[in-house]
Amino acid sequence: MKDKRVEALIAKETKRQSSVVNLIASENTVSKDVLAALGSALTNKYAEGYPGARYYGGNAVVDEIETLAQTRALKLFGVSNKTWAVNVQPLSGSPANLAVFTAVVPLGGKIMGMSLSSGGHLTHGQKVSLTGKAWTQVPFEVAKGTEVIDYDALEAQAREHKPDIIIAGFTAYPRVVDWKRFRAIADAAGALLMVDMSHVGGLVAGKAYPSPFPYADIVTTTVHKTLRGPRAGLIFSRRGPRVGGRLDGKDLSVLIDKAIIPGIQGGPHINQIAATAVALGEAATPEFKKYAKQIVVNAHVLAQELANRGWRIVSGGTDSHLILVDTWMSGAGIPGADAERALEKEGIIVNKNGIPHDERGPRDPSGIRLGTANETTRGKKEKDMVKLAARIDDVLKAAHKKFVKNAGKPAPKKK
Ligand code: DSN
Repeated sequence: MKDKRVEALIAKETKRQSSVVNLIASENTVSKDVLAALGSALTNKYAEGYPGARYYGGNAVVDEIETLAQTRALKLFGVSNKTWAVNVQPLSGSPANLAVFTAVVPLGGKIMGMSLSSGGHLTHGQKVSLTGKAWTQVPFEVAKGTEVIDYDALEAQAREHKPDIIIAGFTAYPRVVDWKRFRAIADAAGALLMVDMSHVGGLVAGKAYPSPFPYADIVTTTVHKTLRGPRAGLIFSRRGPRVGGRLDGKDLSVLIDKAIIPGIQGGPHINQIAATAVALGEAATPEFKKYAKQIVVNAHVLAQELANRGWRIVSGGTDSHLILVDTWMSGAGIPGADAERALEKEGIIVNKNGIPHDERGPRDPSGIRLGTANETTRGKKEKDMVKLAARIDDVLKAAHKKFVKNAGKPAPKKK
């Protein structure tokens, strides 16, 4: 690069990434091909609109790229373009979710989503997000004790509040989700069912986690987490006029396309869409299927090994790539922020995270969130997870000693 300053910063960050153990559950490392597409001349092109219907000339090649990304996306998740449409233009997961609500929920309408503290996402109607200002969130919690979704309670709440849309999908929920039950609950409440599979999209593609497609009306996902693509979002929706209800005669996919542009976005990032097409192609290979299965196996082992060493795993385990560790353990351990800092000093990158019904505040919560997608990309297997758990345990125990010393009093006994 001519710009030596930026070149040096890129080199520095690249080195940082390769020198740490990365357990951020929402990150991954993309292939050289994905990087090549991102860094291509496609970034020079404006292409507002959709294939065959653009606001600018010169888009014949871009049309092919976007159509290829759409075809690959539908094929990867085993759905036909006769019954499902996909919009590949969302810049990321948050605009994808915002576009869905813009399209199908009247302003002021009700969005039923998991609360942030139980593992939901900001864009599932939290007050601090635009989705919680333009619409009203009906939050649901995981059950105390089991820390998993209580479907009976969810159904009672949905019947009482009659939300316009129910969101099944999370940013920090480690367990398998009963998509079929969510469908039944949405039907009972007269609501649309949207699945936000941003975290588990790659696992669904690799058949390591159940597919929501047979049950959902709308599915959103990011491309950059377990799906191992560029930072981008996708919105899948059922084609054809709906029958009955508030949206009678309307086609979800048409409403969603309009919500993306001209609703909330301008020109799509064509380099990003090409990189998405590359990632979707990679995710359709047998190697990716093995990869997805290994992610889950690695997470199981890591969670189990940490539990064996005395750390409380929220909900007792994981069915995905994601593990929530209660590092605070009601005062017997250390706060999540201390755990994050101590691990980073030792080259292990995680994020502090709230745990369900957290007794500490969101800025300094009780836990950390771990994910195995990135380390699995690096070829890590079960034996590596055993070693990693031992390292994490050593760091956290040392940090606990320091925490107790600094507090000047012994930590309360474990409950
Ligand atoms: N930041 C993403 C995550 O970490 O889950 C979601 O927006």
